Amino acid sequence: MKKIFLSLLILAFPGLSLANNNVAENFKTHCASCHGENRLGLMGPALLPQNLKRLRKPSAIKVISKGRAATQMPAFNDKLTDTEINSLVDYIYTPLAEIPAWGMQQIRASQIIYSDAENLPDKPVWNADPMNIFTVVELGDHHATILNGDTFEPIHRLATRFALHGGPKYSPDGRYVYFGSRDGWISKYDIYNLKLVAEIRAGINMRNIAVSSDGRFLIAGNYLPHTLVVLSAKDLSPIKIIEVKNRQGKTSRVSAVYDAAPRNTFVAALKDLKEVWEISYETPPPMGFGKWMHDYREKAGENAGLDRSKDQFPVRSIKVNDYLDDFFFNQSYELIIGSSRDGKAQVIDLDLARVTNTIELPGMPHLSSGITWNYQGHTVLATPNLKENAVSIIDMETWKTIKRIKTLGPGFFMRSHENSNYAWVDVFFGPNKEAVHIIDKQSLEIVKTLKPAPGKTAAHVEFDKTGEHALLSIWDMDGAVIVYDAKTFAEIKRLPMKKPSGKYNVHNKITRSAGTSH
Ligand code: DHE
Repeated sequence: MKKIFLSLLILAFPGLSLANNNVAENFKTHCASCHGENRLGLMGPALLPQNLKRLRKPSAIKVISKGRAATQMPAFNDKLTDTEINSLVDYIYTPLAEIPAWGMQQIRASQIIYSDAENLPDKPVWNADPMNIFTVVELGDHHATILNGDTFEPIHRLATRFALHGGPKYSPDGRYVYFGSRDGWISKYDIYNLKLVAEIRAGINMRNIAVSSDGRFLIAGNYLPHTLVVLSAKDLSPIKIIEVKNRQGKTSRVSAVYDAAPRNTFVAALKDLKEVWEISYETPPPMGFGKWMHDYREKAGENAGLDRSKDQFPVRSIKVNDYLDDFFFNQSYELIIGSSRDGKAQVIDLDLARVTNTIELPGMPHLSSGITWNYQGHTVLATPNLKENAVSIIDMETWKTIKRIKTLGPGFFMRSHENSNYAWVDVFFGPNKEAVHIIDKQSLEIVKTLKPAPGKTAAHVEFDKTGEHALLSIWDMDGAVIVYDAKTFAEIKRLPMKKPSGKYNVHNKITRSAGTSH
């Protein structure tokens, strides 16, 4: 009967081959229970081209045949032929006919509240300085380590969601850490009690999250769907979905969203609209917020009967010269320095709501990794470059490039600390990926190049609370976090870890140190 039905289907739709049918059957039999019948992810990640950008097809074939170490993903080479595995890979890299809905209903249904984390003591169950704790994300096997920043002893290791991306964010008191995954999962973790508090899936393909400076709200920026989602920081209950679209109704992915603490706003860079969005989390919101959005909705009939003064999280849109993939705030959060595709960065004044300057920045500066310090009485911005072998040092008054420091290859992350004379930058790409440069912040010269694990990528530095130590990752399954004396550059300790990507110091993050990302 099944065969007759299939033949009829093939007669009716000549394009439908048996291979296509088999691949769908194979997906249903072998993949759907973990990845969802609709490929939107369950315990396993979503299998959509938008979510698989970081996994090349040959690696996907390898993962399906051999499994993925230290995850639930088993090997299928004893169940499926090479041809079947190749077809499965083609299938998961094929876009869905329709972008699936991920609205309030789906977000609410995904929420998990861990009842054993309710009413726990407001005191750490461990003995260490709560301000000098690091959270280390271990991408290799999807875990995070809570590390004592004085003794460099791990306190606890927890399983995270698949493929975290962007820095985890702390509550203003440093007790909670929020993780965001590429698949849209947000997890709230109580560092004092070492317990998960709540989880929710805010999108299908998420970029990053930000926590409001008053600790009340969290916001998620998504690639899929084109939304920003505001949640309660308490239990992650969704409060508002902001559809990202312009006056003409054109929608956009969100490149990234950040908290602009002194402004009581979230600021979002958009990938497909030449606009920056500022979203107020003040109640009631200040003047100038949300007017066009409100008018737009009015026209669409969406605002009938709504009192504008009570409209929570209104948006203010600022026109910019080019799409913003990546940007950097100055320390007072009045200015955004955003990368553009034409080798120029734009300086956007949030108060004036317009672009006020452009900076010559060839290649692809990685501005979200930019840091500032005082150089000869001026504040300078230093940024690594994802495409060029250089670190650019820019005077933040004249917007002129003071120096381009030649490096051994393009870099990803750059870090320093108020108490350190040095800035550290990795060489993430190319044959010299094992190297990390240390730059003297006053001579603007490289004073040391470390190669701590030959052949392995050394990347992402974060300082401890006092700036006395710098922690560096070896990005490998058989990797490590290496602790250095930040003055002598002597290695103090090597902690084995599974591809530790980033590490985040509570004090440096919640005080928004000029030497780190925030
Ligand atoms: Fe990231 C942060 C964008 C690829 C590891 N990355 C960020 C942020 C942005 C960004 C906008 C800041 C958000 C935040 O911290 O809240 N990243 C992008 C990209 O557009 C890019 C190039 C392509 C993409 O697929 O998204 C990209 N990023 C990567 C990687 O391939 C990395 C190396 C490994 C991974 O996780 O996929 C990677 N990104 C990181 C890390 C941070 C990050 C570790 C946090 C840095 C920090 O210290 O704050």
